[in-house]
Amino acid sequence: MTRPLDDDQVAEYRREGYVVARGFFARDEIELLGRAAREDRELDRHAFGRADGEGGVVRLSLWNHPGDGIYGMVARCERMVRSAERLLEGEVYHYHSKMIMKDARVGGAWTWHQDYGYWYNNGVLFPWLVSVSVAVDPSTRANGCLQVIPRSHEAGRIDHVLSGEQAGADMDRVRELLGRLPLVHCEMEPGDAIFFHPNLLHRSDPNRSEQPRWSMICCYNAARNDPYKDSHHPRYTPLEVVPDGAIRAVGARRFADAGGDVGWLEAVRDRSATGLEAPESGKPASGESRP
Ligand SMILES: O=C(O)CCC(=O)C(=O)O
Repeated sequence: MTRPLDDDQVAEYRREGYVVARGFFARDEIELLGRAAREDRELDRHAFGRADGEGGVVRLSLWNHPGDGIYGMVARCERMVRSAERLLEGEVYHYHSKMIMKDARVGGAWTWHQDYGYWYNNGVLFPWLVSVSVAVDPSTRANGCLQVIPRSHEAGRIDHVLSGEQAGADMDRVRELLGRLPLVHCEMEPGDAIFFHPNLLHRSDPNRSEQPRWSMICCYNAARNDPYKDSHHPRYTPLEVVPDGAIRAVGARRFADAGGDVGWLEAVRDRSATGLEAPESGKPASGESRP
């Protein structure tokens, strides 16, 4: 399906706070992405863990600029960017991308949060962003698929506190919302993509299965929502859109240039959550000032 989200999908996103686009990427495109990512030493070298507050650790690599490798082609291709533009009603730029590497048996959990719970602290004034999580592996309940609370984006921004090394939404509110709204496990096949609103509450369980669950998440911000201050994620930077066919073309070259130009963020520099207050101390847990 090399086309952007259609009117029905956009309407579903607005109503539910998310929409799953089945087969958004073709199997061969995802195979190229998955094989390339697993062989990518730079991706592995820049990976870091984030404690989940439940005894586990999630492993991820995070980068700011899409670059010219296969990750860049996924993030910059027509169908992705035009979909983000439809959802955000105007020009968008790449805010960051990441690879979530939930490895078999050891992949940690993500606590309940809104992405805007992280980004609010980065000088982003409006929740005019969107995250797109692309399944690289089959994503099932057993290997810790994404869980969402449909329509929770209507609750607005919820306070977040530090939970392990993650930003965790105020659990009193999450529990109350779960009493009124359903909980959906988003099982996905490789190539499926879920577009979700920055105020949609989501989480995922640890991966206790024998099957890895990797997914690539691309985040876009509206150009007119340029953050008012610098942070570790970029302010408005024009995004060069590439044709959809670029994924296959660049994937076939196995992105020899990957990693050189993407602006990797190591754990120590990803400060989105560290400015939050730890629930008991009342102080930023890392001792760093707010970003
Ligand atoms: O894909 C997952 O397991 C959750 C990732 C997530 O919540 C995030 O990156 O904000």
